[in-house]
Amino acid sequence: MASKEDILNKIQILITHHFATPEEAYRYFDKDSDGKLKREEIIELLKKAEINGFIRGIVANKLIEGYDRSGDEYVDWEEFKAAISKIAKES
Ligand SMILES: [Ca+2]
Repeated sequence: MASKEDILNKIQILITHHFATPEEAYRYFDKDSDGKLKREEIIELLKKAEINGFIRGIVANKLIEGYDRSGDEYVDWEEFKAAISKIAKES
């Protein structure tokens, strides 16, 4: 299984290489434009970040658990920004 660092690194590469800003990445993955990333949208992000299909579901759960501070099982913009800055700091 890929380490947490590998996964965070892949997400950071995806965002920095394919999007001008984290805002742009967020808007891209928020497919239904409700201003939140739900589990399926996070899985799509992980797919684009080339996270192995077998662990995508687990990783999505961990991201929601780890970054959904409001506890609504969605990652909103504030939570996404916090996650990205945490990723940037850890890498
Ligand atoms: Ca959404």
